[in-house]
Amino acid sequence: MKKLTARPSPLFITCASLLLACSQGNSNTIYIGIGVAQTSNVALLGQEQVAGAKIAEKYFNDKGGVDGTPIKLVFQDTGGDEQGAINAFNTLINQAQVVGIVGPTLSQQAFSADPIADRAKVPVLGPSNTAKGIPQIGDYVARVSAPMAVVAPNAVKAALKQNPNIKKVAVFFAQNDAFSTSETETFQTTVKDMGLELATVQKFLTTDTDFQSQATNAINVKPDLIIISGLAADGGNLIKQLRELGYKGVIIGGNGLNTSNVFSVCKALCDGVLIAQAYSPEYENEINKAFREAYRAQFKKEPPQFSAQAFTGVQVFVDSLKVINSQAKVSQKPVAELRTQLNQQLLGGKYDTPLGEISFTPEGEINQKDFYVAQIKMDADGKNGKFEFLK
Ligand code: 1QQ
Repeated sequence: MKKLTARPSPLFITCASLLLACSQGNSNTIYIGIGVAQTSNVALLGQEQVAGAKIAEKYFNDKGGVDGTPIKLVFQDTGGDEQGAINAFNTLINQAQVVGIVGPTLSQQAFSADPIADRAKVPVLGPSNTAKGIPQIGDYVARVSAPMAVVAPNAVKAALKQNPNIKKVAVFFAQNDAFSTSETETFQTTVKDMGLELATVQKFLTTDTDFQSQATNAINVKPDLIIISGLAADGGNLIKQLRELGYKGVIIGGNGLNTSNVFSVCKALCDGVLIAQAYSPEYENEINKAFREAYRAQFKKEPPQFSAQAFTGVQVFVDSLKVINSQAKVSQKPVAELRTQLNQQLLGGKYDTPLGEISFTPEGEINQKDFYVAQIKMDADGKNGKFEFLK
């Protein structure tokens, strides 16, 4: 049997063409699919997921993989839209014969692609899908990304702690994106629950580049706080244009802005933006220390949330496969059987991850304890910046 080593996507050799090495269960490698955005504007977020997944692949293989059986990640680019995610999932399921999939990047994509994996009985771990309703897509869908319903309110609380005089709030959201419409609901409810005035709600599209009219509308109500639910390119441009039009108040960005890739969009004008976090590089456990060290050695900066969550997705699969393997060799099992067992096993387990200790509800929602808030600090020239975690 030929050894499966590097399989460049999209022209990789399928398991079928290698005498069913993977699907017949006599391969000495376990394939895990990574279906995230490697192209399009959504790659501003997806890039960080690729980095986290690759660190996990090396980390776990250096530790012997699944008790001696190496894992191999199969990367399939989803691009930024629904069809790209559907295509990537189909390829991973039918050609690459992966045991499970970490992906896609956006909730907007998950609502289209996850049902395909669910019908094929292939476990999916959402690495960054934070909208309401993701685990409810199906029995085979879980996520390691805590929903914004629990993460996002922390940013509003932090903004008020820093600026007790905030009264009036303007909210922006991308109306063509499932995550943004879900996150803004949380933000709007939080604002009202905290006794603040929701003075205006402005809508835009993730494809927009010009925000002059919405930004002017918002500035006219004289808000002390502006909250943005969008993705990195549009959200970054919106921040830039708000500042250029003279807005001096506080800005909260949602999860779609949670990447240093926005720095090149809003440059020095990104400074001060508050963003809630489901990961802290300083979390103290052994696996986070190892992850942080590996990330810093490669990228010379602190690991971001999306990388930590992608690492965690791979870890949940590997840890669960180890438990299955202790009962019967995973490399001997037909892939269909392994996928079903893996789904059952992962939902019942507890994991010590870079995100802290996590587990799942029977529906596939993550149980996670610790959340944080970071503030963007840009150098004066606007070239470099960092996320500073608030105490
Ligand atoms: C979602 C998200 C994205 C903005 C993260 C990449 O949280 O789509 O649910």
